[in-house]
Amino acid sequence: MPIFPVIFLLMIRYSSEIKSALAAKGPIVALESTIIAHGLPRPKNLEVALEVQAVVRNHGATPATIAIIDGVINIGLEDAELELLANDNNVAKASIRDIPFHLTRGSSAATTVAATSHIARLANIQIFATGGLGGVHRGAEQTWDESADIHSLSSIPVIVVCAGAKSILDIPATLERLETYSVPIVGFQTSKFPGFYLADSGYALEHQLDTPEEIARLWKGQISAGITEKGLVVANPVINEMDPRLHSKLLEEGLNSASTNRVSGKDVTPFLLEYFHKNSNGESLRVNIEIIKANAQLAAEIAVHLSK
Ligand code: PSU
Ligand code: MN
Repeated sequence: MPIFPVIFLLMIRYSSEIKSALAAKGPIVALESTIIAHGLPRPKNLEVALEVQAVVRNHGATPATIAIIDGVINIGLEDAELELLANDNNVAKASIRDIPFHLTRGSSAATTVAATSHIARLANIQIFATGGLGGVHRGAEQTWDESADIHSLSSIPVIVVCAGAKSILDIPATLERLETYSVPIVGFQTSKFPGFYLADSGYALEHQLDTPEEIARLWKGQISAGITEKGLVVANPVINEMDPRLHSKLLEEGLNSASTNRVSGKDVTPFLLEYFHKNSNGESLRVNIEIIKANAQLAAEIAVHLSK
């Protein structure tokens, strides 16, 4: 008996699809919702959210999109709930520390990588797919802006399939922090750390695996090694990357605009993504959609092997 018994009063609602998948111990892929509410422009965001779920199903797993709806943690969303996330201006962006506020206030929020990992763990879901990881922001030596995604990877055992870290970040600093926290990173069919819009961030990776099956085996190895409190970053490079010259130009302009407009805190990432979407003539959107779908597919394939 622990000295202080912990009573979890978990307010979680599972969709019927997820309930059956959990009961059958079938493969489940968690999907984050910040990307829907704050990462993609309307009306494409809703369309993409539905397509990404379809990709997971088509590759043999059940999609568990995670969000807080009216103060309740939802694992697996109905279409009407996805629509609310996609279109309602009152939907907040929730990291782990925001969750209790929404639960007690009865408000709705989209979950980040960190918050989605936390909730996935509560439901024993081992893997999830996103676009690009959060990380150390450029200028962090002044602002201390480092995404809670990094910390969640250091303390929550969930596989995160992503296209590396978002290229708007300080990539070498992000990689250093992941090393400090002992978070394993594996390149999927690449030895280069991907940079979200770009297939190669310019930084090398030590470890590469080439099949979903090998990644599933690596995860089981990680757990067997007693590393039960760390995530695993699976870095899946985008195939048709953005033109690197367009990328550099937009990044410079976007960072300038963020600083002129004094954007800070949790608004930085949505601001920069929106800057790209508004000024790239559809290119950033095309690449972002390709990334999310490819990551959803790979996560589903890994999940299928995990459940064998
Ligand atoms: N990947 C995308 N679009 C996004 C995000 C990831 O393609 O919008 C979101 C994720 O939810 C991630 C968040 O956790 O951006 C990082 O925000 P911050 O830098 O404020 O921690
Ligand atoms: Mn931040």
